[in-house]
Amino acid sequence: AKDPVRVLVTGAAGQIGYALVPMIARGVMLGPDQPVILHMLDIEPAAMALNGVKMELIDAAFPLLRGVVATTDVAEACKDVNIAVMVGGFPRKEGMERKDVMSKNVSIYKAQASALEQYAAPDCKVLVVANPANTNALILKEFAPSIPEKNITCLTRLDHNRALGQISERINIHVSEVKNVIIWGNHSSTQYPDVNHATVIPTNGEEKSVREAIANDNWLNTEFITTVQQRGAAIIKARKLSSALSAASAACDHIRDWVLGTPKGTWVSMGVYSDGSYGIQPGIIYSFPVTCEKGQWSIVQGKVPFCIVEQMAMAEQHFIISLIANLRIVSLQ
Ligand code: NAX
Repeated sequence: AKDPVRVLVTGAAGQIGYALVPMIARGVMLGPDQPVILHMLDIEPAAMALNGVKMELIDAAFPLLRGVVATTDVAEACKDVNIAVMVGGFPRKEGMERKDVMSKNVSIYKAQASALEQYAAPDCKVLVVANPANTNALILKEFAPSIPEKNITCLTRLDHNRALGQISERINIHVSEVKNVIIWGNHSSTQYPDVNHATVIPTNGEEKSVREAIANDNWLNTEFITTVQQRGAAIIKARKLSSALSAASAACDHIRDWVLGTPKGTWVSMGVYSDGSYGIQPGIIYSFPVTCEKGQWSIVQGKVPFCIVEQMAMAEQHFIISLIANLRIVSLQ
């Protein structure tokens, strides 16, 4: 039997956490033969709720679940974890200035970065879900220099899956028959869902491009893009709560493909640090098309043209880079 893998979920008492931990315990993230030990972190005000989630995990009698650590202590939460899914954070609320939200996230992600550096398994793979996801991942990367930068990623798979879903609904085929959309840039309403390389493969038909399969190109250039970009807001309007089960499912897809590999001929979207591909400034966290093999992602090259370099992601990340530089200067003095 395989040794159990330790998976950390921060913000585990929240709504994404509540959808995510049972998926992990059922093998959706790491496979049906991979035992897991769940580490759940939340903050003091949520400690009781967190313990309630732990009770339910025990009550669910998951065959793959070999242990549960539920704690408000960051060091204990990070101890020996192989996978870290960062869902806890401080999203922007109405009326808050960006710099206030950013300073809060800098202090949260700085502390969690240090704890991961000190206590996590050396090859720990990190996925940041909490918004602003690209920026929080950048903060984590900046403050955890001993974690390889290839191991720090953020979630844009939900946007990717939303794009696949919209296309399959439009032409009435199953979502598994659509592939290779690309989410460029940020996880936010300004990201750019790109179908220019996407294809459909009906079970008894021939593979063709999505642009061929959807005769009404105008839909692809207009409504499709805004629907994907604004899907999060539409869910909030309908549910009075933000996306949770789809976010949890996308987080499982992201880690599963990263660890177990993407199918041949298929790529997925992941927020990863830029190596300068496609002219994106090296070092920032940006969503690219990637393939994964043996636990490593690599950026798919040559998928130009794409027209929109996501400016907001870069503006926010430049802001953070200078904020962190200032913090370093202050702490050196
Ligand atoms: P909830 O508010 O339900 O849960 C967040 C949890 O994090 C709470 O239990 C809170 O106590 C905890 N928390 C806060 N600060 C913490 C800290 N310092 N350490 C540990 N835990 C902490 O939010 P939920 O709906 O679960 O969403 C979580 C995050 O995911 C939000 O930031 C949200 O914006 C983001 N999302 C990101 C998505 C993506 O595709 N990247 C999509 C879904 C979601 O909107």
